[in-house]
Parts: sequence; structure tokens; C-alpha cells
Amino acid sequence: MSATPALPEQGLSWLLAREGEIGFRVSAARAAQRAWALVPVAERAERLAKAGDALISRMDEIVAVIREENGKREVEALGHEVGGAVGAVRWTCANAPRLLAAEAAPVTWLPHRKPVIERVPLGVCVVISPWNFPVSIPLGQIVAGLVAGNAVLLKPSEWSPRCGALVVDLFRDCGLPADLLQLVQGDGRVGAALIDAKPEKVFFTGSLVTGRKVMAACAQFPIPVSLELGGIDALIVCDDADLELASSAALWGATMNGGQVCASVERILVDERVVDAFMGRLRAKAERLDPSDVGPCSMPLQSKVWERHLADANKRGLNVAKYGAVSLIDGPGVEASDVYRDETFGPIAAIATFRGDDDAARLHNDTDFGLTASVFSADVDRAERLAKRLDAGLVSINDVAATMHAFAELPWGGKGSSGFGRSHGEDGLREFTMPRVIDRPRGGIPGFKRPWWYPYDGDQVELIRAFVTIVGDRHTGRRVRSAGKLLTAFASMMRRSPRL
Ligand code: TXE
Repeated sequence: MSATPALPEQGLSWLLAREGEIGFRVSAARAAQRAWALVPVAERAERLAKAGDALISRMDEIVAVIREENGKREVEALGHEVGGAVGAVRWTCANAPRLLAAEAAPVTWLPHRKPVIERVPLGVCVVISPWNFPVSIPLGQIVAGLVAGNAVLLKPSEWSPRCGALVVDLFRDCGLPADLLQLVQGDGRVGAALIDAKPEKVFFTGSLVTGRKVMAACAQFPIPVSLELGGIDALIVCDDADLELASSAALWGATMNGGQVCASVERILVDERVVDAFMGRLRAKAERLDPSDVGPCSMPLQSKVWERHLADANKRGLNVAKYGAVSLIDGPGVEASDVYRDETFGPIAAIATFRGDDDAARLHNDTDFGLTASVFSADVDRAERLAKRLDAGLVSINDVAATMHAFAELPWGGKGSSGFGRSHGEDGLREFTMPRVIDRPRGGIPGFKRPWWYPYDGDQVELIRAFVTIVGDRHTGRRVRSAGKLLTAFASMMRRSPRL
């Protein structure tokens, strides 16, 4: 893995230059977007599908760059990155024409009009992405933004610039207008400058701390923002769970991608009646786990978080058991520890116990985060009842990280400190659009001055009272009588006062 990039230590002049350049880049993107928005969705999707072809034909190159820059294990680079990205391209391009099609929206109160709801692009979208999934996270958002008719400026993490450049290069054969998709390298200062350039949308994936800064910056204008933040996701083991399955799921869920996943298992909640049997299996597997299967720390500063949380656990007198690359922490008071309450984002998990489903739901929801969760029980219906009580955006039953970010069909995101907005799925695609209503005269009905326009007179009051009753009353007799009153008032109105 190459040494992570030295952060550019430029002075104010550099930043001002970059801000000037960024303003120009956003203007160029906006000009390109206006032409791109006129291309039919089906044609946009057809062109963008070529990025999926590039992902397949350049698979080995992509995996090599990810592994060099991020250290990810090959199977994870292939499955979570290339697999997740090509799945996002294929699903998005196949479904965008249907999901973005204009739809008639008849309105009871407007029999003489024909409203249509269009899904129109927002304009210039800025995608700010992290280092832990440096290909699949930005690529899925880019293809959604572009197929919806937007321009996209990608600012990859400064810890994965090569992956970011590769992501944009995968679109080179898509026949996109110049400046429609642009790569803007740099650290948080460049990210902040992109927001200051007033795009029409910001899509951020990263930490809660930075997400707050991004949201505050967007609020100045205001710019709509989607925040995909972290999580302290939990795996819940009920008293009737298959402990063999649950312990394997917990080990993999807590350490895949080196534990550097917003959806990784940071908390393992076990019914106290089976905790000893469960921990026996989990520890035995952790001991057998080949440390080389667990990816490295991909961003040097992250290991400082790991060290801080382990030190806090030791200071609290908790049991900190290390098995090669994996650390398991439990003991009285674990729920108050940093490793339990904050995102560790590493191959470290805290274990806490509960008794019964009510206690499990309480323990799970006792956090500000709410991204994903998993529930293990022999009774799937029981597990589903418990799942419905959990503050989380996605819950797997007898599985872990099953409905994860890699599956483009499903909306990905959480609540609370895990952020808001969605990527993937119909919800995610629509995050890159704005509904616009255009209402046309219903064919054949001549233009006429509306009875509710001026002058305001007695006939009009009678007519509108009758119309409201016809539309809103559930009593048939009153509605029939009101129809007669409406016609009488309308005839009188037409005879008497000309409308203004
Ligand atoms: O995130 P940052 P980092 C969490 C995880 C990890 C922590 C730090 O807990 O420990 O974030 O990771 C850009 N305006 N997740 O440092 O700082 C920055 O350049 C605009 C969870 O990578 O949030 C980078 O491109 N942009 C998450 C991006 O924001 C700014 C995945 C993320 O950086 C900015 C990754 C600013 N003021 C980390 N400051 C997940 N949901 O999986 C920084 N950036």
C-alpha cells in the first residue's frame, strides 16, 4: 500500500487560487449540465452503462489501485468495490428511465386542468467522498447524479486520490459533454471551497464531525445536502439464536474491511442467558482468524482512534481481549465506554448483555446513531418484531450487513448521527432530482375566466360552498343537493356580473 498522501500544506494564496479555479469549474459544469439535461433519460442511461463495462474490463487494474492505496483485501476490493459499483451502474441505468419518467397527477379540485409531475435535475452536484470505499461510494453517487441530468464534481478523500481519479476515468468512454463530470482533488479546504461555489446539491459521506461542518456551510446559501455518516451498529444475539452462525457473523461483521465500515458491527448485544456460550465460540474463532484476512488501517489517523478507545477501556477496568488483529471488549460498565458510545471504525467490538427483547431494543436504541443492525433468533417472526423496534435504516435477520451499501436496489442510509438522505434505490436516485409540476389545460375545455376570480359576490360564495361540499362531504344526499346549488349559482353568475 503506497504511503498515504502528504496533505498539501499550501498557504492562503494557494487556497484563493483554488477557490477561483473552483468557481470557474462549477460555472463550466453548469453550462454543460444545461445541455445534458436535454438528453433523454434513456439515452443518458445508455451512455452511462459504459462505465459498468469499464468496471468489468478494468477490474484487475481497479483492484490493484485500491489495494495499493487502501490496503483492502482482494476479495473485499472485488466484492465490495467493483461488485458494488457495477451493481449500482447496472441497476441505476436500468431503472432510471422508469423512475424519472413524468407522471400524470390528476387533482380532484382541478377537473379542468391536467397536472404532470416531472423529475428534473438539480443542476451541479458536488460529491464529497471518503477513503474507506474509495470506488463504490463515489461511483454510485456519480452515476445517479448524471443519469438524473446533473453535472457532478467529485472530491475524493485526500487519502485516496488515485482511486478518485480512476473513478472519474471509468466514465471516459461514456460520451459525456466536457466539464459535466469533473475531478477536484484536495483536502477538506477544497471540499469547503466547493460548497462555497454554491452548487445545487452536496452529497457528503464521512464523519459526523465533518458532516456537521458541511451541513453548516450548506445552510449559508441554503444548499440541499445528503449526509451519509458513521454508525455504531449492533448485532443482537437473542437467547434462542444459532450461536454458531451468530458468532461467525459477528467476527466478520466487526472486522471486514479492517472494521472501517460505517455499517460494521461495533457493538455485540447478547442475551445474558447465552453470553458465555456465545463468547466461547466468538473467542475461539477470533483466535483461529488469520490476521492477514483482516485489512490494515487505511488512514493513519484512524489508528489513533483505536488506541484512544482501547486506552479508555483499559482505564475503566474492562476486559480487553486481543486476538491477532481483533479486539473484543466487555465487562461491567462497558456501555459507558468510548468504544461503545463512539464510532471506533476498526477491528474492535464492544460486547454488552441484555435480558429479553424489550431490554435488547432499549440497549440498541440507547445511542444517537442509527445506521444498520442485525438480529439473530431461531424465530424469524420474533426477530422481525424486534427489528421493527430498532432505530436503524437497515436491519438484517440472521445475517449481518446483508442489505448493505453494495446493493443498489435498496435505499442506504440511517437516522440521527448517522445522517440523513439516501443513496441507492429509488429514494437515492430521487435525491438527485427535484419534482416539478406543469399543469396544462385539459384538452377541449375553452379558456374561461374562473368563477373564483373577481368580483367576489354572493353567487360566488354559494358556488364555492357547493363545490367544497361536493368534493369534501361524505354524505351523498348533501353532495347531490350541492350539485344543484352549484349549477344555480353558476347560471346566475354568468347572467349577472361579468368576471374581471
Ligand atoms: O472523514 P472526513 P475521514 C468516519 C469514520 C472515520 C472518520 C474520519 O468514523 O473515523 O469519519 O474519516 C472531506 N468541507 N467515516 O477523515 O473528515 C474530506 O476531504 C467539505 C465514516 O475520511 O469526514 C473527505 O473527502 N469537505 C464514513 C471527506 O470530507 C470536507 C466513511 C470525508 O472526510 C471538509 C469515512 C469540510 N470542512 C469516514 N472536511 C462512512 N459513512 O462510511 C473534510 N472534508
